[in-house]
Amino acid sequence: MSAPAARVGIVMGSDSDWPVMKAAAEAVAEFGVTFEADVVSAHRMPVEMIDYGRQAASRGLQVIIAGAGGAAHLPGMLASVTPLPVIGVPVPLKHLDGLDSLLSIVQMPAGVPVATVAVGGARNAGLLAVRVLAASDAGLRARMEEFQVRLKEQAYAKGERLRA
Ligand code: RP5
Repeated sequence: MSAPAARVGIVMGSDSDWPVMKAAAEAVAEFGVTFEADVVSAHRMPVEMIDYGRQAASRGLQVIIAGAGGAAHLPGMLASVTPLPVIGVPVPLKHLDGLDSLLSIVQMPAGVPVATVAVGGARNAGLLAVRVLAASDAGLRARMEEFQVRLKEQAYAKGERLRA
């Protein structure tokens, strides 16, 4: 029996991004959303990167999460060749605290959007991908609403500890 098709594509410029990017995979997995993860470098394998973007929708992917650091061109370049929503994760490297990654991803020209999360914000990227899918998936929407209730309860519990 073959594995169910991935709905979310998680790609990154290098395997060195994985310690940050794995939080995106963990978030989508928590919701039972199928995903694939791969290294697709904009600079070291540009032709393969363009092929990935061009084929993503026809392969059944519905959202792409792309993380990269430094001159982080991967999310924007993918967004330029796919109609799918692309969520960009600025990966912090040892210089500049990830500001270079953030600015490389967030400053897209009009017409080619990338939904950029915080520096190192891969978990939020995964949760945002779930929300995108949940807009047309009632079961997933219900799970997201339950998750939000749990978040609120955790926040209340923290307040209760302070008040105790
Ligand atoms: C970027 O260069 C990658 O996304 C990574 O963040 C950074 C460093 O890559 P390695 O030199 O560790 O492979 O393209």
